[in-house]
Amino acid sequence: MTYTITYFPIRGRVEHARLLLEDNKIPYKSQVVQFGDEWSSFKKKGLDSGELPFGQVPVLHDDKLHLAQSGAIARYLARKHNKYGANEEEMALNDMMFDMGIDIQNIYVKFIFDESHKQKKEEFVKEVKGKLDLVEKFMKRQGKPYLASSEPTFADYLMFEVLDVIKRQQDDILKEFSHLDSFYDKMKSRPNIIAYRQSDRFFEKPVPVEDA
Ligand SMILES: N[C@@H](CCC(=O)N[C@@H](CS)C(=O)NCC(=O)O)C(=O)O
Repeated sequence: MTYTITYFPIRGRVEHARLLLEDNKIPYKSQVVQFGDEWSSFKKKGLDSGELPFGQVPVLHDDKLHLAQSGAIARYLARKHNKYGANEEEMALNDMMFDMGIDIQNIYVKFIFDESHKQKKEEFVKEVKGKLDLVEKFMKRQGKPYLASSEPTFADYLMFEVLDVIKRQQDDILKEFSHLDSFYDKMKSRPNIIAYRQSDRFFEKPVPVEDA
């Protein structure tokens, strides 16, 4: 059974799962819902049928399973496809780094949806750099090519996505973080990720905000 990902025509909160699937050539379909009236009726139907358990997206459908919550989706795919880490310690650290990635993503979401965000960019960059510094130090201590493992895991796909989106606001933000910078380049130059990002399956926009 092929997975289906239901989401809006953006990268948003599900891009890490798309990256995991694409990078590992795991087939999936996209069910793209447009914002506005289409979403309103879709949401109502999905709540009634149980296909959108919480009336929100993303949802991953795997046969009769309708899985909401982006973290649950990432972990489900990671467990099924052996992208969680090589042992208990790595798995725990990948959980930790995934949640750190979500913390950084939430800083971005709060910033970009603030109507006066253009005036708050300096503050945003400072807050993000504070978190990146902690991730950088973690990577230095670990000494692994990816965050906590020697192969990409669900946490790496999320962290890559978060860095990519943040770089759209400030391209040189990684220049003082050498481990993160080379991690970013390594993820970005993976052949299946390059091919995906050049394909019509890829949505350029992280969120539906003009300068996102
Ligand atoms: N904690 C959830 C948040 C899901 C969420 O906020 N979804 C938003 C889009 S990113 C949504 O469905 N908004 C439309 C609505 O709530 O009607 C997750 O990580 O998946």
